[in-house]
Amino acid sequence: KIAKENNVNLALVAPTGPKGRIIKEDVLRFIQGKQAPQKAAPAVSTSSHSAPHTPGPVSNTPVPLGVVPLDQRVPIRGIQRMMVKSMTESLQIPHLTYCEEVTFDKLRQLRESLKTDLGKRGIKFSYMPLLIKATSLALSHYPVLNASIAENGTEMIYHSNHNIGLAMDTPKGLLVPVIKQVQLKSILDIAIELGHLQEAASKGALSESQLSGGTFSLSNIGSIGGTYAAPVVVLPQVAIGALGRTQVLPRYLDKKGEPASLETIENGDAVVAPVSVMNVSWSADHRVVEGATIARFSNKFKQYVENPALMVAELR
Ligand code: CAO
Repeated sequence: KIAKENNVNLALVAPTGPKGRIIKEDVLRFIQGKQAPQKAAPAVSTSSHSAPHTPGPVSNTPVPLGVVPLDQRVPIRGIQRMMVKSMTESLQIPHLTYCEEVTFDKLRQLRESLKTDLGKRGIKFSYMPLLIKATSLALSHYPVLNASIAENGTEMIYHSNHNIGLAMDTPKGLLVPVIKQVQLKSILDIAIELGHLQEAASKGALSESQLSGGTFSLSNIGSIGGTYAAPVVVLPQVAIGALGRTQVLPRYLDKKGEPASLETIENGDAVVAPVSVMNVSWSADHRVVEGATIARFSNKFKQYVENPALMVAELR
């Protein structure tokens, strides 16, 4: 009302109220010709500092050369607001993060041998279905990592289904659709489902049920870049894995092509050869997961990835 009576354009008023709201004092301050310090401002400032032009995070308005727009205050909404909530809750978890290097050559060959044929059937086949299956197989040996702490705080719930959430970088922001009952699915089933989820995510059409019910999470940050990440556990889950970028790096190998021992290297029986490696980082809730458990789980995962024949042997 005050704004209307005084012909104030509210778009130009810096909000200082909760959730980015303009409050009465903001309008009165504006009428008096003052703006709140360090608060939102018009997209284009009329000040003429000599610092280089730095566009604000949301403004597309062209800014004259040499003009520095004031900082902008933007309400946190939608997915970002959910992220603030869930990540704030995650702060109560004492995190234990454990990292490992995994050799990727055999898994890469397996993927290459399947990719073309499956591609002809319209199925996109990345590394993820294999890595999701390897995670599920490793989880079946360490069920505490597929558990959660009950709301009463005095019981653990061991989930019988491996509902693996996969972090996706989507046009709407970070979403974590869930592949349910991975323990019952073939690698092909997982590839098909992942394709559907990626398509729905790219259209912003993931349903509530596709986004809920996760019991463990994976994040393939390596598809964007980076080697190691320290992933954050999302309650009520107790563990999460982050996969780094696969790289070809020099490693000492013995005559069988296996990692060489120090003795073999000293005897001159080893060669330095290019090896595909991927770094994986696991974070767990240290209130209920011991470091030794996450280390043993990681060793299992490593075994499956480095020798996919083992994985095949355990498939149902
Ligand atoms: N290292 C190297 N290359 C990788 C890789 C890795 N870790 N992961 C994927 N790639 C390659 C794939 O092999 C593919 O290339 P080719 O087909 O030519 O071989 C290419 O990158 C694209 O893969 P993709 O992203 O389409 O498919 P994907 O199944 O590997 O990954 C998904 C799917 C959803 C995990 C990924 O698209 C994504 O969104 N990643 C980001 C996750 C994220 O934001 N995590 C952070 C969460 S915490 O804030």
